[in-house]
Amino acid sequence: MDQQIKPAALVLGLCALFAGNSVLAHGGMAADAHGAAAQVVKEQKEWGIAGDRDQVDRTIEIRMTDKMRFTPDKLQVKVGETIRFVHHNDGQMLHEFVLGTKPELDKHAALMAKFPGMEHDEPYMAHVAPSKNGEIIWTFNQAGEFDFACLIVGHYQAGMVGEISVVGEADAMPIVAREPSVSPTDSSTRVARIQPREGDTL
Ligand SMILES: [Cu+2]
Repeated sequence: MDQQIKPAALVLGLCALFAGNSVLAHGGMAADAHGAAAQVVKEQKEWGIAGDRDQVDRTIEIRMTDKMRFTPDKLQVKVGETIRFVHHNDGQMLHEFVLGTKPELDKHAALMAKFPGMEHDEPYMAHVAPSKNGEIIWTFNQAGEFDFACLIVGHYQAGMVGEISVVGEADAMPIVAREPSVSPTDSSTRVARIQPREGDTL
């Protein structure tokens, strides 16, 4: 029971901070905090929804540097894919990885510039300390052109952004259906899939 109360208290605390600053819009925080559920709510965003570890289709490694760049900074995924992003901070300062639409990130960056000490955390962002790794698991269930960015003041403005293009049908079949069918006697056409394992690269 304790473990369920803590996140709620944290969200309420952040919410109070925002209310005090008369800032209402910050993701769905207000709605989440006032809802009955204390746990993290999976909220559909334009750029997708929080994914589950056991649904991961692919792992993408992202490196961050103090040159205010992500490598790679252009990604393509298919609609329906659940991606496990593993972030490596190669720099000596904190960096973050935040998924969103360009307008959403612009808005959020402006808020960060106004309130530099602002704490923020959502399932579509990771804050990565120097020499550390971060991780998020996200399901891209809507096609479109999205961005990812480091919203720390100065970093976004210096161009610490990347692009992610989500392609395919909005009602794409589950990933299993996209693989060629393989008969039990024919292993030569078998397609290797990247399967995340607990603890790899982390
Ligand atoms: Cu940064």
